[in-house]
Formats: sequence, C-alpha cells, structure tokens
Amino acid sequence: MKLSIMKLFINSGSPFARKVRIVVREKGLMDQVEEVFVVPVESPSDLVRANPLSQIPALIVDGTCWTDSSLIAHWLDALGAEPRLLPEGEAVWPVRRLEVLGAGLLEMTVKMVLENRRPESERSPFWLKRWEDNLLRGFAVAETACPAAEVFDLGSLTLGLAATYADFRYPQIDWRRVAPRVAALQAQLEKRQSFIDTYPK
Ligand SMILES: N[C@@H](CCC(=O)N[C@@H](CS)C(=O)NCC(=O)O)C(=O)O
Repeated sequence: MKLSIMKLFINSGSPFARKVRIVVREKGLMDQVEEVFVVPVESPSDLVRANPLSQIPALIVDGTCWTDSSLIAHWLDALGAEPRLLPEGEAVWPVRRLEVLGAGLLEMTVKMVLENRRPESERSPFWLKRWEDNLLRGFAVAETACPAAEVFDLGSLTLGLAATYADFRYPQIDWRRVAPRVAALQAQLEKRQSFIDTYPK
C-alpha cells in the first residue's frame, strides 16, 4: 500500500509515544513518518484534531487519525514490513496478554507521575501507594510470563519499555527484586538502536 507521509505526534518523555517510535524504526518506516513534538497538556490544535483526548501518540495517515499506542503499533505491523511483531494464529494471545500487562505497568507509572505533579498538599498518599503496589504486583506477574531476553515482539517490547519508564521516573522503586528476568529482557532490548534513539528524556 502506497501511503503519503504519516504525521506522528510525540514528545521525548512519553513511553506510549516511545512504543510507536520504536515500531516505526524497527520496521524501517522512518522515511515515511514525520515526528511532531507536542506538549499534550497545552492541547495544541493539530494534536486535538488528530486525537480529541489530546494524548500522544497520535498518527495521521491520509486524513485518517489513529490513536492509542497499541492500536497504532498493530496497524503499522499489519502494513507488512519485517520484522513482524505479532505472531499469527493462536500464538498471538500470549503476546497480546503480555502487551496489555506492559501497558498496564505504563499506566500505573504515568498515574503516579501526574499525581506527583500536583501541589504537595493536594497529592493523595492513598492513590500513590495503591499505584506503586499495583506496579510491583504487575512486575511480579510479568516475571512469570517473561519471554527469553532475545524475543522481540509487541509483548516483550512493551514490557521492556515499561521497565525503563519505571526506572526513568522512579529509580528508587526496586521492581528488579521481584522481576530479575524482566530486568534481563530490558537490558537486552535497550541495546537495540531503536531503543537507544528513543531513550526517554
Ligand atoms: N492508552 C493511551 C495512553 C496515552 C497517554 O496516556 N499519553 C500521555 C503521555 S504518556 C498523554 O498524552 N497525556 C496527556 C494528557 O492526558 O493530557 C495509549 O496507549 O496511547
């Protein structure tokens, strides 16, 4: 399928945007994608036109707007370039389940980041603790489902970048204690050029 240049709204800290940026690089699509840096909280009109929720990532392709990192990643994968990041048939389900768990870990960390951006007197210790507990429980379950460090698909990729995002925002949270195999997977993934190029800033 011949597509015109795609416009991808991102910033350099967002782990959800990072997921799509990694997929674009891995699949050799960089020359077809223009990365547009935005600050979602300012609701820039270009972003809001692409995503009414004013969230990144958002992708515009031939006038069609794609939102949500997993949906965009799946659609890019379905365009067909190698490497394929989702297996065919029944084998897709364990990968999807790990991908959803990785996205859940990202969601817990992002919630903590947003809560910590509020004035100290308005922060909820209850919710901060709940999200951190959820995060650690999630890592413990991810450990039991963690593939070998060499596996590269949308499940392993999402889990690896969730681990890096937790380190980036909360280096004091010792998830490695419950998830040493996830740490090995993360270390392997972060050696890839696509991960190096998109390391959060
Ligand atoms: N489920 C969405 C979550 C996207 C998301 O939460 N993006 C954050 C950046 S990491 C965002 O744009 N936040 C701005 C806001 O919610 O105002 C996805 O997977 O893309």
